[in-house]
Amino acid sequence: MSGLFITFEGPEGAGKSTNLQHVAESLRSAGCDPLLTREPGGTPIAEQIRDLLLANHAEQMNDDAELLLMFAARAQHLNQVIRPALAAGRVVISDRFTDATYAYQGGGRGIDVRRIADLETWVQGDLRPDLTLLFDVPVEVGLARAKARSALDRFEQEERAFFDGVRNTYLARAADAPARYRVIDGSGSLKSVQADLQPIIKWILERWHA
Ligand code: Z5A
Repeated sequence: MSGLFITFEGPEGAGKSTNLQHVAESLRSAGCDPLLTREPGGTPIAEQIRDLLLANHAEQMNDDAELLLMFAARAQHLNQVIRPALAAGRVVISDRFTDATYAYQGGGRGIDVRRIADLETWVQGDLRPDLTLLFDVPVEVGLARAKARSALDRFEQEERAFFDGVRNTYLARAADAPARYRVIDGSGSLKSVQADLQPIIKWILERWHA
């Protein structure tokens, strides 16, 4: 793999998607054309799995079914989009990836982390992101932003303990592997968050030129 694989993570309303566009525009103005994608989703089949995962259903979705659907979408996305783009030397930026599975299905739902790790190895082999930007916000701030924006999806209707588990898992994973993560305080103004992103944009461009 000769490209660069970057993921944006965080609880709902942390500002991932907004700041992903900012980073992409900064890279483009420096001559780098990143491939932007998202999870769950990123291909027509994986987007159909996303619709199934986010919709509110009369029937409760089983936790293992949810976990397996996340990895089914990921297998499709990796093989159709991410691996070919990395092989072509592209900078790939994904709005969420497997850290979200550890955070939501592990920290939120309580699924054993070893089962997630087994699926990660099965689906990804040794492919891991080169860099993960973790946008961190207090749960109440993120949920207030999500509520102000649109109707809540299936995940956004969970209880407070679920979101505490998600946030704590993200922070613990970042603390365990500080070389891969940059933790960004997403609770400030967009201007201050984007100022914090400048050294990261510089880092990406240096790696891209190398
Ligand atoms: N999920 C999972 O369970 N397991 C997995 O393996 C994967 C995903 C991959 C879909 O993700 C769901 O799938 C997600 C986890 C689960 N759960 N939910 N819900 P998604 O990324 O598509 O959806 P999301 O997390 O709900 O995204 P989001 O709420 O859009 O969050 P965001 O991208 O971090 O925020 P944003 O769209 O950039 O900003 C939200 C609003 O806040 C928007 O109106 C902004 O204008 C505003 N905003 C952003 N930053 C600021 C600042 N700094 N100040 C003020 N206002 C701001």
